Order: sequence, then C-alpha cells, then structure tokens
Amino acid sequence: MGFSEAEDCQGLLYRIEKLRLLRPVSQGVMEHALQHRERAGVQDFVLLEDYRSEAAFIDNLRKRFNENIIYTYIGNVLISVNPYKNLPIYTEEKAKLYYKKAFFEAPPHVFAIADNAYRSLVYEHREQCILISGESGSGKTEASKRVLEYIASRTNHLRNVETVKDKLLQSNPLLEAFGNAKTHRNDNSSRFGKYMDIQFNFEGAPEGGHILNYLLEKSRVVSQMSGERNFHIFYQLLAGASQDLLRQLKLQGRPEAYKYTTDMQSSVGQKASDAEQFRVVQEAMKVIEIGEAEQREMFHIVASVLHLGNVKFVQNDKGYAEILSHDANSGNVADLLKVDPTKLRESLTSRTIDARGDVVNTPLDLEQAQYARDALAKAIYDKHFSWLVSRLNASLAPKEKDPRASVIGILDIYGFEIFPKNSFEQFCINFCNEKLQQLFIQLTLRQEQEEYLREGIEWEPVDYFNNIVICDLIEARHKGIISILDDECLRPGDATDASFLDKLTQHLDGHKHFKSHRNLDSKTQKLMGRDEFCLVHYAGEVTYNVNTFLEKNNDLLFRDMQALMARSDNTIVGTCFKDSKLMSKKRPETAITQFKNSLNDLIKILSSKEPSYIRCIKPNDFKMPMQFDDKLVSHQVKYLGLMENLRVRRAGFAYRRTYEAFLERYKCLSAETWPNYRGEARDGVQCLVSVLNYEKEEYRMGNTKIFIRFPKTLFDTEDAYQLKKNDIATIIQSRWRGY
Ligand code: AD9
Ligand code: MG
Repeated sequence: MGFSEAEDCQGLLYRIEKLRLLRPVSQGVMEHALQHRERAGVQDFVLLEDYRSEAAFIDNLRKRFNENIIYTYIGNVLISVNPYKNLPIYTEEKAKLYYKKAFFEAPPHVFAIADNAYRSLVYEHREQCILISGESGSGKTEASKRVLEYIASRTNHLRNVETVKDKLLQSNPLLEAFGNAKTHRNDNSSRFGKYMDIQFNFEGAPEGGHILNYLLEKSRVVSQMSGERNFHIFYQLLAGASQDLLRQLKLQGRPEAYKYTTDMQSSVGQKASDAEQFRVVQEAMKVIEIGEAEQREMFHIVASVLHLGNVKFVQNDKGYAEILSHDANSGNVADLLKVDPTKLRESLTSRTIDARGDVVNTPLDLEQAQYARDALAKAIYDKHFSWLVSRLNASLAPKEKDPRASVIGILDIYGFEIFPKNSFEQFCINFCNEKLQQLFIQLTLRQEQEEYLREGIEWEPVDYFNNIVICDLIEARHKGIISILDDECLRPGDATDASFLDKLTQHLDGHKHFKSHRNLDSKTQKLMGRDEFCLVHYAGEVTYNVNTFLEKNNDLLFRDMQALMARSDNTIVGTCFKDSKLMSKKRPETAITQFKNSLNDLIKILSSKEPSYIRCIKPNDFKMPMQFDDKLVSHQVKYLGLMENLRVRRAGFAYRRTYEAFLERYKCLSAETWPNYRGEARDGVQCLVSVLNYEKEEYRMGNTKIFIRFPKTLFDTEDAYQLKKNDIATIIQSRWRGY
C-alpha cells in the first residue's frame, strides 16, 4: 500500500461513516481513524464543513502539513505547501500509484495533476497547460520539475524518447545556472518567468519542447541586495572552471575580486557546491549538444561581464570620465568579446548623438559612464540569456515537423509581490498576475458554463470578483497606466518620474482601484509618499514608488555600444546585438510594452488549452521544515484567491463523469449492474444511484455525464467502492440485503 497511514485512515473513516458499519469495526479502529482525521484534515477543501471560514481553511492546511501531507485539493486545483525537506513522495513507486487515476482515487499529489493532463492530451486530444503560481520560495519550480519528471517516467515504455527526455530534463540546470540566484526568500530563486511546452506525438511519446522566457531580472547583474547573490553561473564558473579555462578567461577564481560579485557573505561555504554545480552545467550543455566552441563563447561572455564591472573611471581635468591607461579590465572585456579595445573605451566614456544629421560626439561625466558600463553589462547578460533560450529551443525542436503533435504547457512564473518598497519590477510582475487571474476566471468559469450548456444542465451563475477592471486600468489604450508611462518615456524634454505620477493622478483620478497622494483625504495622505501611487489589485493593495520607472522602462543602451557589440567576433554577442529592431533607427519598444505584448501572446496560447492549477504556499520565511506561520499563510491564501476559488467550486456541481466511466468503476456496487449492465450506460448509472440512495439534490443527469453536486457524495461512493475492493464485500452486501 503506497498511501500514508493518515491518508489511509481518512479513507477508512469515510467508509465507516457512509456505510455506518459501526458494528463490524472495533471501537479501537474507530477511535484511531477519528484521531487521524482530526490530525490529517480533509484532502479536498470542498469537504470542509465550514468552507467559508478562512480559519478552518488554514487549520486544515496546518494539520496536514504537520503530518507531512503537503498537498490538498480544491476540486481540481492543487494546493501545495513547501515542506522544506525531502519527503519520500516522489519515488517511481509513488508515481505508479497515479497512473490512470482520477483525482479522488488517490491522495492529492502533483503527479495526479500531471497524469490527468497527460491522459486528457493523449486519450481525449485536448491540449493542456499546467499553471503554477505562488510567491518566491513557495515551490513552483520544484513542482514544475516534478511534473516533467513524472511525464518522463510515465512515458518510459515508449520507444526512442530517451534523448528527448534527457534534453527536456537537462534544460533545467542550464537555465537555472543563468537565470536563478540566491535571494533572501529562496536560495535558488528563478529570476525570470518561464513557459515550457512539451510536445507529444500521436502515441503520447514526448518528441520535443519549446521554452518562452519572460523578463529576466537583469538589474541583479550589476547590484544585489546585501546578503543576496548574482546569478549562479558567475560563482559556478569561478569555483568550478579548470585553471586552464580560468587563465583563458583572465579570471582569478575568487568572486570577491569582482565588483558585481563582491558580497561574499552571501557565498560563504558555497564554493564546493558551486564547483559541483558547474560540472552539472557542463554535463547539461553536452546533453543539449552545445559544442565546446560554443561553450567557450558562453563562458567568455560571463567572464566579460565580471571584467566589465571592474572597469574604473577617473575624472579628467575637464570633468569627464576617463579610463586609466593601465586599467586592464576594459582590455580584457575587448579581448573576450572580440571587439576593438579603443572603440570599447570610447563607447564607455562618450556617446555620439545624431542631432538632425549633425553627428556630435559628447564625452560622459563619471556618473553617466558608470551608468553606460552597467547598462552594457546588463544588456550583454540579458541578451545572452535570451540567446540561451533560443539555443535550447533549437536543440529541443522535434527532428521532423509533426502535424499531429500536441502539447502540454507548464507555466512557472513569479507570483504576486507585495514588498515594503515596490518598484517597476513589482508593477510588471503584479500586472502579469492580474492577467493570469483574468485568465483563470475566463477559463474556469467559461469551461464550467459551456459544459453545463452542452449537457443541458440548468445552473445559477456564481457571483465572483472580475478583475478585468484592474487589467483595463493598467493596459487600456489611451488612459491605461502603461500607455501613460510610455507617453512620458517618449515625450522629449522634461519628462520625469514625478511628471509621470502627475499624469497618472490627472487621468486616473476617481478610479476605484487607483490612489495617489493627491487624491487621498488628509488622514490617509500621511500613509503615502509624494512619489508613490497605490493600486488596489485583486490580491490586495500595493504601493509603488515611481522612482526610476522612466529609466527602467526606457531601458536605453547607447547606440555606439549597440553598434560595437553587433560587430563582435564572438558569434553569440554578434548575433544578439544584430537584432534588427535594435539596429533600426526606430525607437525600440519600451520594456513594459514588450512585456505586455509577450504576456498577451502567452495568454492567447494558454486560452487555447485546458488548464490545471497548482497553487504553491510558503509556510514560513526562514526556509525551515515543520514551521507553519499562520499569518504568512493567511496572506497567501488571500492573494491566491483560494477562498473565492473554494466558494465558486462549492456553488456548482463539484464532480462530473461520463456515464460509461462512472458505471465501469462503480458497477460492482449493485447486483443489477454487476458484472455487466446490459442496457444504456445512462440507465445503468440511474440504477446505481438509486441503489446508492443519492438524494435528488445531490446529482443531475446530463446528456453524457452524471453531475454530482456535493463532493462528499462522490467520496462516499468511492469509499464504498474501495471497501468492496478491499474484500469487506460481505459486509456491504449483508447490509444491502437488509440486515
Ligand atoms: V521563486 O519565485 O523562483 O524565488 P519558487 O520557484 O516558488 O520560488 P522553489 O521551487 O525554488 O520556489 O522552492 C524553493 C526551495 O524550497 C527549493 O529549493 C527546495 O529546497 C524547497 N522545496 C520546494 N518544494 C519542495 C518540495 N516539494 N519538497 C522539498 C521543496 N523541498
Ligand atoms: Mg522558481
């Protein structure tokens, strides 16, 4: 038996309750089962008696967490609480428990989500997506890896898929090396959003994949909060590269020697694991078929960023920035990136401006030069990351075009962020979450509505908060926040963060979801700074500080630098900077507009698929096992919208199954349907439900499916089935025979 004792006893208790088999069960067993339910809670929140109470919700999560049961459902949404320790729940043996199982047939698990998605895809030909959300450190990336591993194991029996699966699995360590970093919240925090399609052939064998990446946090390249680190790859390279490679890269092998990786406190004791991880990365590169020459170019780029950070400027007697002639760093950068060293120095200390045909070269002051240097470092790293994703995609692409291919998408993207101080990055991330919430509403409610209609079931629409107003507030064409921000960024002259805030306040005054200092009453005014605005998101209020909004949205790289990098003989850098959009005279799209467009594309992709949801929760802020902080969890339950999710789920029909499937599973529960029912499946089911004493309000008969309103009805039926299967059949039959 693969289920934990607690799960198992919970099942027993349902069986006891439903069939009221008190007599044959000893008092001892009964008490044992009751104690376990008390300890392990319910496996689906829809079973909570008081489903409107957040306290009961959290109580249930906590109980299960304390019993090492980290998964619970709300219908078909999986809630996962990060255990911060390795639990023996991801073995091959456990995986097998979920093969071809409906949700209620086995304890909640990420494998159940994966199996359902896989079966719907292969047997019912409906494309799937698995959307994973939650705050930093809640376990999204781990969950996405478990899904991938499960699918790899589930398709073991199929031929010729090893290489594809290896590549899919190995894309993770590679992306994580370049896109993840140690933060206060998570030692392996993904600093980019990721959507990955796994492509299957008609037999259900994986044949390829495709990754889309979103908004890498490139500011981390040049500065990190104290105690946090830069992207893993810098430390891995320094700790793990051979002496020979280090010499080629002109590196000294110590992170503290480089300005971009100086914070050594954050790296204490990590050298060995960084070195080990470097080998993992190199191994992954091999699997992905990144050859040695390409690898060398990649490492040259990483090293060049470290050297770039060390480029120092001094002020010359005219007050402009200059690089000292004995400063080796800019020379190293030029060597590694294969660009002209003099041109590089020039582009770091001056810029040419094309003023209506007059090309003028203007020297930069110290601050401008430092800004230009950091902007270059960020641009190189960011573009290299995007290049890596396309390189992975080239390797993951199926060898041949397959017109019958279908996909399961997995979205692992940053959750809602509410920090003491929120900036442009949080604004983008929270906008993304609004869009995903909107999608959740559209997909789940639309799906529900369409199915009732198709099946001829009457139902009452459920009341819920539709966050479309907030999406519009942010992205509406002329008066939306994004559009106002872009206008300010494009306005020549004196546009500043403050003038942007002024415009926002002018245009959005009176909007229910927007607040700024100016349109608050004197009492609440004190709570908000003059450089802040507040959005009432679906998940709660967030105050944003407008400082640097314009600069981050403009995301300018001086044209000289772009041109220089485009001429680089490092083929990766050359390719990245030759991008036509950048080279064209036309102004490139602002950061937020690019993000908005890629998000809208993502939403289109996701809308065409059937979704499953995994909502991840972080139990404490200390990365500690066995600690469950009620307040912290309550906060997440709120902004993941779980209580509303539960309410909506309880309002309709909790479960539905085709007549054939329902009859096939439960036919043993009635003598009239066992071993085979000789009529229409629908009539067989009708017969079954009367034997099982379903009350009228408990179910509806649709055109092709039975709809069950209360989850308990189905759980009880399932328990009766388990009981039968477990060979306590004689007792049931004796009861049904009228004892
Ligand atoms: V972030 O938004 O990328 O910063 P994630 O992705 O939500 O975040 P992640 O999956 O990286 O969090 O999990 C954080 C850490 O928690 C992992 O490195 C593990 O040490 C730990 N974790 C998460 N899920 C599990 C699990 N199911 N079992 C054991 C886990 N440990
Ligand atoms: Mg992550």
